[in-house]
Order: sequence, then C-alpha cells, then structure tokens
Amino acid sequence: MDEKLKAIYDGVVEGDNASVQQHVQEALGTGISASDILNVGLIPAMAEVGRLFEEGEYFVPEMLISARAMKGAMATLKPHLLQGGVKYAGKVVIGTVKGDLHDIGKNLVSLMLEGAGFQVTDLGSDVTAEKYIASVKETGSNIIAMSALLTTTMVNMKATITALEEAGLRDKVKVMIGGAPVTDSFAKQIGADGYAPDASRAVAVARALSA
Ligand code: B1M
Repeated sequence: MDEKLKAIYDGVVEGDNASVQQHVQEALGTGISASDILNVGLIPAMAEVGRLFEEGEYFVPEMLISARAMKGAMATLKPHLLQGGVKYAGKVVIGTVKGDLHDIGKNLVSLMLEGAGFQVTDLGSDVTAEKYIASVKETGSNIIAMSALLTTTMVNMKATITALEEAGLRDKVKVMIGGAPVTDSFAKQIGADGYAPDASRAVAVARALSA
C-alpha cells in the first residue's frame, strides 16, 4: 500500500483525527485520487476497526473515535468525489432506519448518489417510516434508500415498506436497501425493489430504478 494511504489507514484505526486530516490533504496534494483514499485507505480501516471490536480489543469509545476520524476525512473528500457529476438522474430520500445510528456507509451512498447526479434528501439516522413517507411527499422523490447496520434494525426496512403500502404510495416510489447485514435475498423477502452491497453499486441500482 502507498505510504500516504497506509498513514490514513493507520490514523483511522487509531482514531487520530488530526493525523488523518493531515495525510488526506497531503495525499490529495500529491495527486492520489479521492476514490483511492476512500477505497484503499478509509473503508478497509473501518473494516479493521470492526474486526478489533469483534475480537474484544476495541470497545464502543474506540469505534466512535475511529468513526469520527473517518467522517472528518469524508467531509474533506466530498468536494473531490462530487467533481465530474453527471446530469440530474432522479430524486432520492435516504436514511438509516429507526433504531440504528450507523451513518458512515449511508453517508457514502448519499455522496455517491449526489456525485452521480441524483437530488438527495438525507434524513440522517434513526429514521422512522413516517419520516421517510413525509419526505417522499414533500420532495416528490422516486426512490427511498434505506441503510441498516444492525440485524436488530433490518426489520424496520420491512416496516417502512408496509407503511408505504398503507399510505397508498407503494406504486409511486421504488425502495432500495443496503448495509452490512443486508442481502439480496433479504431484499426480495421484504419486497424491496433493489439491493446494493456497496456505494458504487448503489448508484447503478438507483439508475436502474429511475430508468
Ligand atoms: Co456499531 N456495530 N454498534 N458502531 N459498528 C457494527 C455494525 C457491528 C457489525 C460491529 C461488530 O460486532 N463487529 C455490530 C453489529 C452486529 C449485528 O447487528 N450483527 C455493531 C454493534 C453491535 C453496535 C452497538 C450495538 C454496540 C453497543 O452499543 N454495544 C451500537 C448500536 C448503536 C445503534 O445504532 N443503535 C453500535 C455503535 C456504533 C458506533 C456509534 C460506536 C459507531 C457508528 C458511528 C457512526 O456511524 N456515526 C459504530 C461503528 C463505527 C461500527 C463498525 C465498526 C463500522 C461501521 C462502518 O461505518 N463501516 C461496524 C463493524 C463493521 O461494519 N465491520 C459496527 C464502514 C462503512 C463504509 O461500511 O456501513 O457497511 P458500511 O456501508 C457500506 C455497505 O454496507 C453499503 O455501502 C457502504 C459503502 O460501501 N451500504 C449500502 C450501506 N448502506 C447502504 C444503503 C444502500 C446500499 C448500500 O442502499 C440504500
């Protein structure tokens, strides 16, 4: 791995926000692409943090400071990732489902969709079915994109689809889902229209659903 990318990776694993910011700026300055910083440095670092948590070496506070370092880096990368966006492609309401506070992956999907020319309304995390529905009505969005990172909150994706049916909106809006514990077969099981395993494939799914 490139030395700068390794420093970014180490900084996220160690939760060293200042070092991550400095190395991200330097990496951009030396011509390393924002997408390499994201895909080679930042994302694998968060996967390592998850592994350390699973093995009992890290606890919630360590995860939190690593997540902060990752979020800071993503804010710096955002304008670079958005460069070269294509024309308006559809309207998306996105959020992490009720009970779930994990928002890093969702933010990444949101960013990539924006970069691909979608108009994105980001509702944040812990989003209730009512909130998704109110936002769809307000923005006239054609897609609801739901993220979940906990096996215990995945059920709230189904609850949102049921609420859409009850509101008489199910045939007016497509539903796509994703997040680490979510699978294609789960998406089919709950009646979602699309599933993507990562942020770049989320763009392809959103495009297909908007066609
Ligand atoms: Co939590 N956490 N966490 N956590 N956390 C996980 C998810 C966990 C797998 C860790 C572990 O045990 N190995 C585990 C879940 C176990 C399970 O349910 N099976 C877990 C747990 C247990 C918990 C708590 C319950 C811990 C506790 O309190 N005891 C608690 C729950 C809080 C809550 O939500 N109510 C908790 C809390 C936290 C923090 C707050 C400390 C922090 C989140 C900070 C934040 O997001 N602002 C945190 C973190 C950082 C993690 C890990 C380490 C990293 C998640 C992450 O950001 N990954 C995570 C372990 C892991 O995933 N390996 C873990 C990087 C991100 C880029 O990937 O989010 O997967 P990801 O997104 C990807 C794809 O999934 C996909 O695209 C993204 C980019 O390619 N994707 C979509 C995501 N959404 C999509 C939507 C789409 C399409 C694709 O379409 C709509």
